[in-house]
Amino acid sequence: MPTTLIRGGTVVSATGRVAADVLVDGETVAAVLAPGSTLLGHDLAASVDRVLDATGRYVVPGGVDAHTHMELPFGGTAASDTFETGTRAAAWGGTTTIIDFAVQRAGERVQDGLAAWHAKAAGRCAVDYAFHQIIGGVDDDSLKAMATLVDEGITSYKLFMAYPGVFYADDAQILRAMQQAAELGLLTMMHAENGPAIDVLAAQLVEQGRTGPYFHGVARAWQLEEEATHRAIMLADVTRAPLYVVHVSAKQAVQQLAWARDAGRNVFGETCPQYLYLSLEEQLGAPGFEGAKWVCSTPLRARAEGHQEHMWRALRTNDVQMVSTDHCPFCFKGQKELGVDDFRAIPNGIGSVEHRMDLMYQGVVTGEITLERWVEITSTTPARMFGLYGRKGVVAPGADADLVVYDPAGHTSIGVGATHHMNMDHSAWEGVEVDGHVDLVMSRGEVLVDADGYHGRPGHGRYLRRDLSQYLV
Ligand code: DUC
Ligand code: ZN
Ligand code: ZN
Ligand code: ZN
Repeated sequence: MPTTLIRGGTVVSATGRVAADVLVDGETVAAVLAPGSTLLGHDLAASVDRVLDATGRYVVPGGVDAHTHMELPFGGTAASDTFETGTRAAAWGGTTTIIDFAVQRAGERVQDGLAAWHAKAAGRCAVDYAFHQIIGGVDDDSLKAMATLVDEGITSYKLFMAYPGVFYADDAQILRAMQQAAELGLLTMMHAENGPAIDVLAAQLVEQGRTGPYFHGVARAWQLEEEATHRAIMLADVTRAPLYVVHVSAKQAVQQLAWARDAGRNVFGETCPQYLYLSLEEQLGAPGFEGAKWVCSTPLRARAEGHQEHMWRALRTNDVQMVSTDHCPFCFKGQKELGVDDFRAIPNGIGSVEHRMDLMYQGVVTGEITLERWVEITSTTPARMFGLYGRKGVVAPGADADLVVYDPAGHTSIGVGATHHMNMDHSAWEGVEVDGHVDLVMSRGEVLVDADGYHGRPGHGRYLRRDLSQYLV
């Protein structure tokens, strides 16, 4: 296996930064050394197969995006990125691990849902991948099957308080699943929105002729995210199940998480770039049906109500621990357009897997977060939260050589025209300009992206069996 020296950069971790050279031997990091070090008298640069120059740039652990939906069937269509196109886009953006959601639907065996997801992903991924398990139908069989997940390398599962008739779990089902999860050490991930109430409000809006994309966000009121978040916290408390709330967008939901954590509960939350940057007002201002590009759930929130500002604060104070994308792309033509007469038929989702590292680095540029916190929320914490730390999430001897050389003096135009690599005919991020640039991406010692372009291939990425969450005692 080839050896590589990445020389002259600043290695950044969740806890600090240091000028260092990184020696890669085969698939793993062999050493992090003082700049220009020799090893047992050998000039390293002369001894290795390849020297990569990182002068003036950061060397960070590859991004871990813990929330993606490649090929997710939704609303009569399916998310437009396959594991092949979606992981290629991830690699372009410096994300070297994704955790996708295998889906079990009501009436289906969990094992069959999981096998279907393995079949979609195997041999197609450019970067390493793991799964969470969606339990879309909680019953005696699926509860029993949860006991097999840890052996499959799946240590977290997701329930939905939204989407009645699709993935929805009622309180009794949630309680039973959480009891089982607490027993097994599984982390419960929750889509916390009051789905039955949302569906009533949505139907009333459509009856009133309010059918445009903006009304998606009106129906999915923040009160219904706050209420569901609170309910999830209390159900978790009574069952002693650790809880991780996905795609938190409302300020009031963050306050619920903060309150629960202050009370000593094992409660965690993620947010997504769209809830930090985009707003309901911008969706309202979009011409015609264009606002459909920003239809996702939880929805974009009103900037006038301070949600985005509060979310940045929560990232600083650790009331929210990490940032994933909820990457769930749909094309405008033929997919988003399904809801042109009724926002309820717009497939929910935004594609961002390629942009998370750049978008969050922008928070460093604007002074919202530190450089170390950037690494923590995009790589280190996701790895720890989902049982991958040590292999992923850190640049240290023995870790997989998943590395990004990031240029703080570079510039990235996000989603302009066809410049992104996701399988979408538009971008929610059209026209966004950020300082910083992904210069080089390495996955287990292989260079996937560099100044010459893309060198990755389907099948390089391996399935990762995860340990139990390293956040839980
Ligand atoms: N939210 C989305 O935006 N897309 C898929 C599922 C979800 O909960
Ligand atoms: Zn969700
Ligand atoms: Zn999701
Ligand atoms: Zn090259």
